[in-house]
Formats: sequence, structure tokens, C-alpha cells
Amino acid sequence: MRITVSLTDNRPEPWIKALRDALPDAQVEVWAPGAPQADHAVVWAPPQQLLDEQQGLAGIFNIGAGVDALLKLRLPPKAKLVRIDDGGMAVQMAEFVCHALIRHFRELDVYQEAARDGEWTYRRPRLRDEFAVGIMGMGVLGQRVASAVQQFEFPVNGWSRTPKAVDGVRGFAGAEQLGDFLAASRVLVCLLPLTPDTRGILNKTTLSQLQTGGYLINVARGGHLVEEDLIPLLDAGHLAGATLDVFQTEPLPSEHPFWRHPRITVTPHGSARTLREETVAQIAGKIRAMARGEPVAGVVDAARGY
Ligand code: NDP
Ligand code: OXD
Repeated sequence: MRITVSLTDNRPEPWIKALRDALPDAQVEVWAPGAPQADHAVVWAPPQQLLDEQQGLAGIFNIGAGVDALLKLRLPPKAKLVRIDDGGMAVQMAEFVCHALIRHFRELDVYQEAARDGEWTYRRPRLRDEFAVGIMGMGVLGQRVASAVQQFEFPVNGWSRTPKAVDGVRGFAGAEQLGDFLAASRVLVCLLPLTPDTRGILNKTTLSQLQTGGYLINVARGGHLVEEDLIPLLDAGHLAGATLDVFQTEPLPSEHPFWRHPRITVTPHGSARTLREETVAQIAGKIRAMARGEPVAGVVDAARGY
């Protein structure tokens, strides 16, 4: 079996070594134009030329969860596109979202500011019942975040495309229940895939439907947020703040107003990083399962967009 590897932004050597260790019978090589036909490709943001040349691929394994960039390319007709499901990202996402939520809820920025001035000052306790957390996207990551947030006893709402019954989560589904979901939520966490249906879903109209003093945590894709709508909602006081890990243009340009807005926290698309060991183990397991003719999890439905 031959595996070709193309990982923009990642040094390929450690990945090649890890894949060879996990699949000792496979020939694993870095892709270059004109490379021999492979059975599977392991990719992150591959060039179109790879996909055009490797028409016989049975599997294209994305080393991340989101496949929006890959679905913009022309894929070989028979290839299954497989994403990473969890692979060590879910716990990272849970800790990142809980940190942003608790930092906001417990007003830790206010304390930090006061501490800088040597002020010993208390804030009145806030009621967690008034900070319902709405999670858009109740998939692998969204459900892990929901369970972590529940540990801190915040009310949790979940919104998905199809109805879901998740213990302790008030479920909403489909476009027709989006308004009710937003109206029931104060802290909004976006964990949707970026698809034609979800692009621009965080906008003036939807964010205005959050409860007053709303807080946005976008850890999915920059394309979900209509960026120019955010600062007016913050300045008008409807939103209290935002933690943004993803942006329409990445890296976020140095002149972008989000860097300097006092109530926006910017992180560099690192809320949940791909972990090589877990990712390679998952991909190798799926390649072995496919060779045995077994179904694998995480196969992308291109028509659905995720
Ligand atoms: P999943 O595919 O497991 O879950 C997607 C969820 O979104 C599902 O619950 C799905 O509904 C829901 N959904 C999809 N389309 C719609 C829609 N039109 N309306 C309502 N709900 C919808 O994905 P993951 O949880 O693994 O990952 C989610 C996203 O997180 C990734 O696509 C990626 O963009 C982002 N991500 C960001 C990272 C970062 O570092 N910032 C790291 C990793 C991922 P249903 O359950 O009905 O199918
Ligand atoms: C992913 C990401 O989709 O890191 O995995 O954004």
C-alpha cells in the first residue's frame, strides 16, 4: 500500500516517520508533482495538483476536523474524504471554551485590572442561571464542550441540524428553532462546520437575538462571523465581549480592529490543535479498517458539507 503525504504548514518528516511506524507495510512518502499513484493521501490544505494527479485514491485523510478548505477543491471521484473525529481535540476545546466562559462569568479581567492598581475589591456574585450557554454544533466537539460546561452547572442549550437528545442539554434543531435557541442563550459558542448554510451565521440579526450582555466564543471558522457586525454590537452594549480563535483572514492582519478592542480576546486558531500521535493512530486504524472492508467514522458527506 502506498500513502502520499502533503501537509502545508507542517514539517512532513515527523508525520512520515509516525505513519511508517504505525503502518510498517505501507510505503509512505511526501507528495511531489508526478509522484506514483497512491492508495491514500494524508493531507492538510493540499494543492489541487495532488488531487488532479492522484485520481485513484481510495481515502483522503484530513489531519483536522474541519474540511471546508478541502471541499473547495475538485476531489478524485472514488476517494472517501475522512476527517479527524476528536483525536485529542475535544478535551482541548472543552478547556479552551470553559476558560473563556469562566474568565468572563467570574469577571477575571476586572480583577486583573484592579490588581494592577493595587485595589482589593469584590464584585457581586453573578448567577450562573443567568448565563445560559448556547452551543451551535452538537457534534464531536460541541458535545464534549457541553459536558464540560455542565460540570460548572451552567444551563446548556444545544443547536444542531438534526434533533439530538443529550443529557441535561436543552436541544434545538434546524433553522426554524434557531431564534428560540438564541433567545434562550447568553453565552454563544460556535462549533459548527463551515458550510454554505452556516457561513455568516454569526451576524447582526442572530447576535442581537442573544440575551442582553451576551458573550460570543467563536472557535469554529472565521467565515461564520460577519466581522463588521461585531464591534457595533459590543459598542452598543448588547454584547459584553467576545473570544475569537478564528478569523476570515488568518493570520489576523495587524491593522485589524479586533486586536485592539478592549472586550475582544484574540487567539491564533489554536483552541484545539491537531496532536500527531493521536491523529496518526486514528488514521492508521481507519486505513486498516478500510483494507478489511469495514466502515470508518468521520467520512465526510460532500453534499452536506461536513
Ligand atoms: P461534527 O461534524 O462532529 O459536528 C458538527 C455539528 O454541527 C453537528 O452537530 C451538526 O448537526 C451541526 N451542524 C452542521 N450544519 C448545521 C446547520 N446547518 N445547522 C445546525 N447545525 C449544523 O464536527 P466537530 O464537532 O468535529 O467540529 C466542528 C468544527 O469545529 C469543525 O468543522 C471545524 O471547523 C472546527 N474546529 C476548529 C478548531 C480550532 O482550532 N479552532 C479545531 C477543530 C475543529 P448534526 O448533528 O445534526 O449533523
Ligand atoms: C481543524 C482545525 O479543523 O484545526 O481541525 O481548525
